[in-house]
Amino acid sequence: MANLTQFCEKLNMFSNYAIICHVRPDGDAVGSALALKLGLNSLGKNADIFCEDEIPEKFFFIEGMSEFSVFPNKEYDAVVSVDCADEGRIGTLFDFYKKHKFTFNIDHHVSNTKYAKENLVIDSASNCENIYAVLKELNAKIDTKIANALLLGISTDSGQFSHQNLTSSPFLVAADLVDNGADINKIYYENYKRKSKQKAKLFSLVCSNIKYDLDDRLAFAIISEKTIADCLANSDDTEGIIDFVLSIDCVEVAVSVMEFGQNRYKISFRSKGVNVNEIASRFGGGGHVLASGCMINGNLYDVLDKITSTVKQFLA
Ligand SMILES: [Mn+2]
Repeated sequence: MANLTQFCEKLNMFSNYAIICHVRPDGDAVGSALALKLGLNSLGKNADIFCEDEIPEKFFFIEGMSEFSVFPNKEYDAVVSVDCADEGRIGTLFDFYKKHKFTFNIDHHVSNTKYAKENLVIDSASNCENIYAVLKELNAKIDTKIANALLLGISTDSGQFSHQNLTSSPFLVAADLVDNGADINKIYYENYKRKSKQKAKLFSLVCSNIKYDLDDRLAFAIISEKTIADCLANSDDTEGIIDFVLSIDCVEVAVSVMEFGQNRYKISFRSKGVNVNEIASRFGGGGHVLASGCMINGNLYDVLDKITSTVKQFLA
């Protein structure tokens, strides 16, 4: 790939890098930043990694994850953003980023605005596949630490190798990473299966009270502040509940309704095909075709009623 070669030649000209991943980081963001740092280190270069937000606890089983800092306090030759489709994703660190003469952008979102001096945007299932290609081009050795960081991003952004329209690319890269010591079993457990007792209790309480409507094609998971408190859980522990609801075979649209202060609800939609981006936008929210969200004010019964009548218009 000509573009990859040229990009890497330019990237390789420096010896001291700041690497920034996006705000509210996911596995692909942190994996991209960490793997690139370790790869550059292995070539005898200095690289430090930054993120405006704290790195979620669930990623700390990956060796090297504690290396992230919130803000740079020294000078760098070049800055690299990873997994950031636009400037906004870099967050407040964009002020630091744009001060540099040499800015690099490695990303996989087709919507990338190519805001850097040098942009490498390849439409892959995960940005970690692009980082892998960069490290190969730079002749960096993929050791076990790098392999685990990359596999974290590849597995999370591909939905554990299950998303629609996946090419063979994530599988081929993953195969090489496994050969270099990456532990898919551990990554899967830590990211998807592991849960606290509090979360298990919250899950079971909420899921034992799923409300069905529209001939069971619509289902609600209702999460009150009291239920969360009773389980000694927190709002992060609600992650995954909506996916469970959507996995029920008759359900076409799953909705989680989370109490967010008095008469105020944070609504998330997931669907197997219905355009829930349009549904959420009716309530001033938005997102993607199959996953979206919004806030709705009102009492619970009115909120469920409004959602039901809107979803009804979209179910053929
Ligand atoms: Mn990504």
